[in-house]
Amino acid sequence: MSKTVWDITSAKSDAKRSRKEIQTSHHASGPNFGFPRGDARLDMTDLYAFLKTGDAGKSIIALNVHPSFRFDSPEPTTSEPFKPGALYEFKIDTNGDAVADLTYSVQFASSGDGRQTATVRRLHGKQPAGMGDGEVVVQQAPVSVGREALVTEAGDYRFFFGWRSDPFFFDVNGNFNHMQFTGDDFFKDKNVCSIVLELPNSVLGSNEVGLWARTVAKTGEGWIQADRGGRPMQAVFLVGEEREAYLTEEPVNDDRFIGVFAHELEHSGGYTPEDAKAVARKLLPDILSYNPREPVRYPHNGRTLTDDVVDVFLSMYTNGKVTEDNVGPHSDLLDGFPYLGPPHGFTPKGIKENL
Ligand SMILES: [Ca+2]
Ligand SMILES: [Ca+2]
Repeated sequence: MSKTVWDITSAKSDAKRSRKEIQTSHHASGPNFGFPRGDARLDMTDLYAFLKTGDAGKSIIALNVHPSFRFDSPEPTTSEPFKPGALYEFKIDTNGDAVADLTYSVQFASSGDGRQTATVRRLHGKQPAGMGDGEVVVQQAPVSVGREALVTEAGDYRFFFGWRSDPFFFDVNGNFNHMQFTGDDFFKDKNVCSIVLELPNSVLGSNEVGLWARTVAKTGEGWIQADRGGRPMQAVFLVGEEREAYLTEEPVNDDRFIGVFAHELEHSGGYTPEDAKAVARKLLPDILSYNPREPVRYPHNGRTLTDDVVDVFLSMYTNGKVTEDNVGPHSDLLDGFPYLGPPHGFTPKGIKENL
């Protein structure tokens, strides 16, 4: 889920709060930071990891960024899918120490006709961003801007980059109306920009791996991590005023956020301080564990496009007082790669219709 949806809505409801709302609020609201570094293209929404359909030897890892709409206005965000020059990275920890051992780093470039292309590099070990010395897995792969999914194959890998229908589902408006859910899925007609990677399980090793993703912007002061995360929703709901620190931190240092997570959980779920800390410890570091040899289902193992992560989160967030938002998975998912449905409001070749 987009952090910005929450932050903008939170700020909005702060401004308009009635006395009743303040009394019944479950949330100790943080400030409104907007998109990471003010750029929708750097805003990560969701990370998924699941088995390839019909081939237990391969896995799919998908990162969604760049929500198509702001929540606080009818304005769409920019139509350019990815930020040229920035890095969009999958981080993989293969030995359980919360430090990445393998990175797939994607960088986009603008081509002359207004389209974009992607280059993917593979880096081993803990590498700082922007070193540029990774092994090139694929280069100048096309970015999809229409309903037609442009898929690139390279060796044992398969890639997709571009606009897709957002598979996330959540009654956002109900959430901010005192959790009175009406089954109104805010995301049913929204788009997002996806990076989908199919890879052989052999590159993940023989143990459970830890996955997260990040976006890294090139600035005048060098490379700066704009956003990061592995598990859904917690970087939105549980970071309070530590949001900026959270988004720029590495998972290996996530113990520093146990306190702020626990504080939010005490407010949202009425947990005792001890219980809140125990729950917070289970949510950190912010890494999605994944073992392709076991059944995939969030929160136990990986995350499929249909797993109801909102219901899982709400149950934890409210300590069992709210267990569902009455919204389920989307029906426009594909049976095969890239699995996410075609974007709303686009022609097959990429002419925007009415977004
Ligand atoms: Ca490691
Ligand atoms: Ca749900």
